[in-house]
Amino acid sequence: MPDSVKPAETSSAIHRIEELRNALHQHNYRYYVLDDPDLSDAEYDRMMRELKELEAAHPELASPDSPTSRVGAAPLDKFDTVAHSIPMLSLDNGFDDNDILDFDKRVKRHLDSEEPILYTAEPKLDGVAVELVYEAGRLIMASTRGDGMTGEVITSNVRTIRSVPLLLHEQVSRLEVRGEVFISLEGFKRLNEDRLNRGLSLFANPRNAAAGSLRQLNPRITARRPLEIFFYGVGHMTDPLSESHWGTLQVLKRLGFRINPLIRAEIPIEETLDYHREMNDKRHTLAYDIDGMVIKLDSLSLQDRLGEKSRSPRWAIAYKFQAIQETTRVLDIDVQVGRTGALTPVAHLDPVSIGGVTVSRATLHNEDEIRRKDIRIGDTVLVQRAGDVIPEVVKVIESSRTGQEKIFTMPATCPVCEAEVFREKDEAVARCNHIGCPAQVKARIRHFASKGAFDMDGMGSKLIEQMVDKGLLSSYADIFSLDKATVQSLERMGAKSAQNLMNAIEKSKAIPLGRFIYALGIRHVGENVATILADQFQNMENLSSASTEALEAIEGIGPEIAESVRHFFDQNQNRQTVRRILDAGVRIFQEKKPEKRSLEGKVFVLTGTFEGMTRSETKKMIEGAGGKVTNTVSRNTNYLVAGESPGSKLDKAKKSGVEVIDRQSLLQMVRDA
Ligand code: JCF
Repeated sequence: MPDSVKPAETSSAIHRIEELRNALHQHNYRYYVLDDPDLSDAEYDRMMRELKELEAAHPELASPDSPTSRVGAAPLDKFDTVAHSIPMLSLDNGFDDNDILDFDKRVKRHLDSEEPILYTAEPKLDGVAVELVYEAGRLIMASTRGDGMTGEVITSNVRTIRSVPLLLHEQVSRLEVRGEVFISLEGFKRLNEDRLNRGLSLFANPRNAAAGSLRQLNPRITARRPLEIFFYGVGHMTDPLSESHWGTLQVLKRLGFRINPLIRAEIPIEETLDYHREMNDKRHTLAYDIDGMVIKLDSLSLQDRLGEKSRSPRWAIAYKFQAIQETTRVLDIDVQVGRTGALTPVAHLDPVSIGGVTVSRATLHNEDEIRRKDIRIGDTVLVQRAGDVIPEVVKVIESSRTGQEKIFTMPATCPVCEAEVFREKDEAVARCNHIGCPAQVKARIRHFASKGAFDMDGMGSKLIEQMVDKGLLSSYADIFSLDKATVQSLERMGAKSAQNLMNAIEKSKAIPLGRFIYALGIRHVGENVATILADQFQNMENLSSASTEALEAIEGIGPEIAESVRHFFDQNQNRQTVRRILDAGVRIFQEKKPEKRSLEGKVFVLTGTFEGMTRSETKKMIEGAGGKVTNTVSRNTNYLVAGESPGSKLDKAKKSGVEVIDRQSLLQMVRDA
């Protein structure tokens, strides 16, 4: 019916609904795409409630484009399929710099060109590829990649993803856009915690969680999953949006699509290699998993000239990071006794190479963890090695079970000294409480001699093992009573290495108090706490006589630490050991305060590239001077350091009034103590 004959109440409802929808779309965009909200959560909730009420009162005004549709439409009983108008190809993989340089050579040969060629490099997300179709600026269909030719129609599910625009900022006749749907590490953690609480099976990794969430027949379930998306390209277009890949992404961004801010535009091939290395170092600090970098020829006309092979384009390649997960078999499980007596079950694995390192053992943490993951001897498992952390078993591949696997039980006695094992209430860890347990003695000595402690070069595990077994060391204080002749008589020890060890022990005797405290191996006293205690007490004497109350009064020292420090020095044996170390000639010196803390308390964000210095070096320099580096410009940012070809962070900094400096000024600030 024409407007004029509608009841007045309806026409004002139309008006208000329109207003609310626009405001909520705008807010969604600012919140989920720009990461720059301008409305409080409470106000947002209020507007959403009002819109829901109005839509409920006027069912004839319902629209799939409404922000309320994010909660999910009615369930389906199956997914339809759809053919992609242009196949969704996969990417060729490269694994080292040579593969990428070969790719560049192939590109130049095909183009028959010596001209320098520019590429755009972006993080490769480990998620699910999707295609979205917009007509007249409205989302009308979304599908999975499927086999590349046909996918499943998942429009109602994709509508629930907050960072997917339902309406575009400009009306484009028909637009097919492609992106990767994923779940952040934080979202994954929350999702699995929630499932654990509700007794549901856990997702093995964020990728599986994303795939499973997108394939829900009930969109209301999908709506409750923390799905996100980054868009990376287009499918069929009536008119191209730009002449370059980077230009296309900029237009997509303008239209309301979320584009990864880490994309580096229009760089020569050599820089894609640097960028790959930089991101490989940084991948563990990102909010989501990436498994490599995608490198794309930037010019679309050159892309066209190169064309496609059957399954992948010639103009793009994925430069993968080394895998950090592999499957292998658990050959056995045994129990290690740590320096504090903690019993840690360890899996012995069929050796497997993960990211260039052979892994033959993985920690199983504790008994509860083994039960929770149901890890049995003989199981095939997924093992992960990330950064410097100890390899761990992610999950069991249950389909590989034969029925021959054996369930592991924690021993009732210490596997080293056979003392009874205790497990305190509310503690996951079982302990051997026998102070003289040789396993603990060895581990304590290893810790005492380690890098952050006395740092005795040459005092390795094998040697310590031998010396404890031969009765030369029964506590770490005995190290200072060793003589060269005894050391030289040990296996694999010559005159030279014995002398080197004696020298290293002598040299270690000059030590800052913090490292000495750390070396003692007091429970809950790590390097940081040890430094705090050293600053506070200035010498061992003061520390050893400090009351629990005095300890607890220190910022950064909680009751647990205070109790533990007091308990350590209450034991006569421990006080004597410390006395013996001091009597052996150990001299405590005041560690110089780190020389220049010129950037103390300042927060920096980096954008663009820096000549003569990689981004991670720049970051290290800032942190070395006491500053902090974060990834996104926010209210807390003090400075944006802008290099060559800065990204969108520059705009954001300018808009939010954050001071923008170049590398020269940064260097100046670091020098000005
Ligand atoms: O992030 C991704 N997984 C990703 C996949 C990014 C891209 O730019 C891609 C892709 C698959 C194919 N580009 C193509 C052409």
